[in-house]
Amino acid sequence: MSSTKLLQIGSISDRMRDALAEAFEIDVLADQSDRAAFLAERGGDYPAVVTTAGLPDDVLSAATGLKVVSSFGVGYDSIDAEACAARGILVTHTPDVLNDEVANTFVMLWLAVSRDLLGSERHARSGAWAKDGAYPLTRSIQGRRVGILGLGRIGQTIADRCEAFDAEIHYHSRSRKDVPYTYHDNPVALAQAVEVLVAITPGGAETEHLVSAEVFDALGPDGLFFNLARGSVTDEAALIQALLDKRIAGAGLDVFEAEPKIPDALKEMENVVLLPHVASATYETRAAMGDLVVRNLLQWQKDGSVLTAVPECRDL
Ligand code: NAP
Ligand code: 8YV
Repeated sequence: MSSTKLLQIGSISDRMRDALAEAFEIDVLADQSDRAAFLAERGGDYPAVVTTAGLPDDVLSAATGLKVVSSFGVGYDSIDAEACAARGILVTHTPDVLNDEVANTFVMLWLAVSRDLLGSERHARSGAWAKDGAYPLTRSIQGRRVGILGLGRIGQTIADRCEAFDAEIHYHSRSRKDVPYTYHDNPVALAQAVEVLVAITPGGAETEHLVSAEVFDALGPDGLFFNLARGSVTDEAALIQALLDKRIAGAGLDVFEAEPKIPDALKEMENVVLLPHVASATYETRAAMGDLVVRNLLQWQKDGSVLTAVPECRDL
């Protein structure tokens, strides 16, 4: 097979590198000592990019010969897909292979917050059980009204999990779906109807601060909020204030506005469980995501088509 030049942005697994190295000549952006000079002199040489860290503007403008970008992850808010489509550049992502893992992570967070997993584990480990007696009662996740903000691939998988807990399921998406759940035409109405709200939309300008102070007030003092979407989807300052004021009861968060920074106020709260953006981060699921990244590039090299183009590029 002939070797095509591939520019790597961000780090990739050994498994991805080994598979790609058979078909591509890989250069790593982070290995270049003078990034600006490298991009100016050689940026136009790469028809293909593999990325785990978006597509920075300086790369996009220098990559005059670019034809395909294979991105690791289903969310692609760090890639200007419209600009790529306008230039005829195919962008691919990794939908579906992570639905189960992200939905499972939601269940893990929901149980951890509702049943106070971390507090009761500390109670057992510290000896407080023997010294102070039984741990206080916690709240059940069974039979709750759950609101899914973004009933897409992962949102539907979350709904499937919730059915196992006898949940009454509500949702809001841009469009109404043919599903046996209750539709609400805006996030405030959704929050008003439920006890548990989970955000699982894409990030980007269109969904910025979709979850606002008004949404938290609608969710109410017994309500729990979960964000597995993107930090930008939540007004983080409004979330912190709602938690401090006890206008909502608790939260489980996998994503944050300024990752990897997490506001100190959140770290100090006992009724909040924090994860470092790990919803898809198992060996199995990350391998499946990496394999799809590779398969997209191999398919493109074979006949110019790809397997999982982002919607903006599907007509290219
Ligand atoms: P998807 O199938 O495209 O579903 C996205 C859903 O969000 C759709 O139901 C869509 O509505 C809805 N939506 C989009 N824009 C909206 C808006 N402005 N207002 C209301 N709803 C809106 O995507 P997916 O595969 O389920 O992934 C969803 C997102 O999850 C990703 O984009 C990523 O940001 C996040 N994610 C996070 C992790 C993590 O590690 N925490 C892992 C994977 C994914 P329509 O159906 O009406 O179009
Ligand atoms: C990954 C994600 O953690 O798929 C997504 O949109 O947010 C996660 O699965 C991320 O893409 C890895 O960089």
